[in-house]
Amino acid sequence: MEERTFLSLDLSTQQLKGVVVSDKLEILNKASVNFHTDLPEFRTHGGVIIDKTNPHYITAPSIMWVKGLDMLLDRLTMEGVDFSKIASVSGSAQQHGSVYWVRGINNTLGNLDSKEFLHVQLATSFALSNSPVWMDSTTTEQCRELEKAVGGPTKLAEITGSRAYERFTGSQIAKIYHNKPDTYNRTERISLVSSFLCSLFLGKIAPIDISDGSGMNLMDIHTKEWNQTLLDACGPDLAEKLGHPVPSNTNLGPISNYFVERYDFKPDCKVIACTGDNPASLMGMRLDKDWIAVSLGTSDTVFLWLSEPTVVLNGHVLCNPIDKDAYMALLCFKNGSMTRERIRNNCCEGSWDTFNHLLDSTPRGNFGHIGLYFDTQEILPFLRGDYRFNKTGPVNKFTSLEVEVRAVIEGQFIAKRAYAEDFGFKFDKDTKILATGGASVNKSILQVLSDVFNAPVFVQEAADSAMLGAAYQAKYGLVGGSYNALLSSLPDPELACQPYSDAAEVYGPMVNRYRSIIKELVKCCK
Ligand code: 5FX
Repeated sequence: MEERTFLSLDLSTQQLKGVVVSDKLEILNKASVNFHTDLPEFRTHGGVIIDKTNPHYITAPSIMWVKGLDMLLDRLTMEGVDFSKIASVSGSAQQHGSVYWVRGINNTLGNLDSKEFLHVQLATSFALSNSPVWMDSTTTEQCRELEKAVGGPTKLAEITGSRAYERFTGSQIAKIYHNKPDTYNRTERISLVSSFLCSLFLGKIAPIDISDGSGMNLMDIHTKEWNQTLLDACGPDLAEKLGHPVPSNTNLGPISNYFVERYDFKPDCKVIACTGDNPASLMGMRLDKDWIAVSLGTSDTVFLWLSEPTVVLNGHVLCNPIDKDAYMALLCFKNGSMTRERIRNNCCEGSWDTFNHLLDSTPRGNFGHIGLYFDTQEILPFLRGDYRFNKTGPVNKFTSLEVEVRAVIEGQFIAKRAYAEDFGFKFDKDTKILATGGASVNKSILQVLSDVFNAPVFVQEAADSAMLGAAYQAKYGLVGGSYNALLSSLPDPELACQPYSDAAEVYGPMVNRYRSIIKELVKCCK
């Protein structure tokens, strides 16, 4: 029998990436399209457009993502991919963003001409040309309305797994309905970015999966159905616009003819539901109870497997993409790699080597300095701007570049530990950290992570856990069975760093100091 392969795509903030894996789930080919550099005509910065008059208003052109798909498949072809061997396709995408399709969209998606580019044929298919993305924070008013509709933030967290967050899709849809009623009325279907990507492959609107769907403040995470009170609080006829949510490993049927004719996929290649990048990362990382995952990307996230949902006001409980009766905990920090890069550019002329050298040459604890850097409105804590402290109090500037370099990395990891503890995660001698995302290849950064958490840090061979998780999902959705058994032949994660013996002594007090600083700052900024 000819060997079958699997394809997955990750539509992240800054790029669209694709990977083909073998039946044994080994990586065979990869390619990527960077929105900023490969598609400059859309004039994004890092894949997004920040509004000139309102820096909280952040979107991405939906059609840019469409154009990226044809480009990526062409690049995979150049890499030697034989699409006729692909048995199934799945994908992951940045969470929370929403895509607004015009009426008649199923007809357009089902009749695409394989001789034309997708972006030419779908140019008029969006009722809103720029999709609001997870970095947007313009919906505070709608958030309060949503919480009010069900009796407050705690009640909303009990139902949906999260209190209202500006980037979550419910408040974003409510804003469109209130500010642009014509756009809302012209919209036949609303997709998440993941189900949008899936719809292109499927040739009709794909359902939202329950895992990404639980990042909308609209779904009851216990029943996995939309909550009608919350839908009504956002806009009329929303249930029809969203469609029915499905388990994340659902086999949705054969790939659209467009891909069969244009790229030579087999007509019986199957499309498996796509999900959010954080749930997909959970799939790519195979966590069990002593593990905590830290993903270092455009956003930094921390997540863990949960058997039961808990109610938290800082953080999220999402439906688990592997086991539909389980959950996952998620903490999201908006200012991740772009902020690290800003400090690298300011202090080290853009060189990671210099950055790492400075980081390695400053002591743990940074002489009592703490730095907090929020380029865009942070989620945890809800702050924006730079804040620097020496041993005695706030300062405008640090005395040296190396202090600034260590401050950005320590500040980011101390925040992660503090919020993970608040979530109820207990750190003990068995705790292990699995690091992923772009910055997980940087050993100097991982050493600080290990010290701040006082736990060993492990990495997987490939840093792209979301894209790999979606590739595993492509196979899992097709063949079923036990997820762990499916992945059993993959290598175990490798130990990257161990904490120094003084780590607990240095960072325990710093985490407490961080909590007091944040309390004061949040009070002042209210
Ligand atoms: C999670 O809640 C987030 O908002 C981010 O991690 C996005 O998914 C980034 F793509």
